Amino acid sequence: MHLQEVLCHFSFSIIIFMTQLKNDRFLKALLKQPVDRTPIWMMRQAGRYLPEYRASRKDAGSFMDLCTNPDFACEVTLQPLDRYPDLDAAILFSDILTIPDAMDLGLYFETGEGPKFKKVVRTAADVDALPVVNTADRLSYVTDAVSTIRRELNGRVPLIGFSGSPWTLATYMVEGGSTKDFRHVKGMMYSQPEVMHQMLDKLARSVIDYLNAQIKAGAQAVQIFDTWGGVLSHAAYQEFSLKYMQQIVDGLIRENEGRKVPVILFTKGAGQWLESMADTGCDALGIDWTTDIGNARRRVGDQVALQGNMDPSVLYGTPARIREEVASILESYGPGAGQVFNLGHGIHQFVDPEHAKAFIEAVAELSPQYHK
Ligand code: 1CP
Repeated sequence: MHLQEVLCHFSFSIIIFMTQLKNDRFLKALLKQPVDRTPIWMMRQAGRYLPEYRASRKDAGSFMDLCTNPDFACEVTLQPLDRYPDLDAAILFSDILTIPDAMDLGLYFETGEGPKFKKVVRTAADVDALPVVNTADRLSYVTDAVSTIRRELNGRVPLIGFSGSPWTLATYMVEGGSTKDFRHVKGMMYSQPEVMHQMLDKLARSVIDYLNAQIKAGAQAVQIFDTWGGVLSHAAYQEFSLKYMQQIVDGLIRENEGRKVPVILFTKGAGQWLESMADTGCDALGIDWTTDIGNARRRVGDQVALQGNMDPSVLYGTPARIREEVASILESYGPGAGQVFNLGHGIHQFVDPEHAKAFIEAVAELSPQYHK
């Protein structure tokens, strides 16, 4: 062998070594392949309910300082995995609002009040002025965090990348922060639908670039969070939310490092729309607790895997009650592959970390019987 060939072979082996996953049951379940037990991770698993997270946030200075510093982002991503060894996936520590921030809307967080924007987007001229975000130019701190986390995970579990859906991002951009009544964003949708479509298209193109950049940097599955799709009417959901998630699914890199990169769509409150969501060609649907998972499986289980769906508030119950709820969700889904256990939405900040432990351990202990 020539030296060049030896070197090439050597670096190839390093790449293979680096990408060897020690635990791939999460990726397998998303593709409905057999696993030894139901994999589990939790939405918002790195967050305020963990004292170690609160300490890191204090060290970093602020929430955005955590997100923009790859070492801090990596530190908090790994915290739940160290505390709960049965977790089967890591999720990038970042936020969906990085994209509007990169569109120069000026994201900031006021203590106890959630996210806010200095500028809002309400007119045709505002939408015209919005750039399509180039991740390499504006969001390299996110892709740097992805590569740092992948290196530190060293194949322990797969890493999930994510973004918000165009509709959900638009709600924050038009309202200027969180909202209960969606007055301005729905007003825009019903009074200037073309302007709304133009905005959603710019967001969809930005999200495609963003998620593909995360995948190239090492994200092994991606999830699109459509937290606010469920506030739309049946027709408006298809036209203003799902259509743009479809555009994203069509534009994503679906294979990397010799493996499929599964795509998970999560719309909160979308129990009635599972069939049309599955038709986008995604690999899995995240479902909230208002849908029975066994029923969802009968409807779309041939097409996609299902992720969910315990009510996060069950974690306020006793460990025994939590275990009972886990058992009933496992029983409802039934035997065979295709479920990723999760909460139906993010873990609340006031949950006792010991209750999260009881939850994760219950899934690890009770699920093997469904995979014989
Ligand atoms: O005070 C703090 O430390 C900030 C709290 C916080 C955290 C921990 C925010 C602000 N974002 C995050 C991290 C985060 N956000 C993650 C990574 C952590 C993990 O999962 O382990 C993810 C995936 C998100 C996604 C996100 N941000 C969503 C979609 C998922 C969901 O929860 O519905 C949404 C809607 C946001 C916006 C946002 N960012 C932060 C808050 C408090 C909110 C929600 C505001 C609202 O309810 O409108």
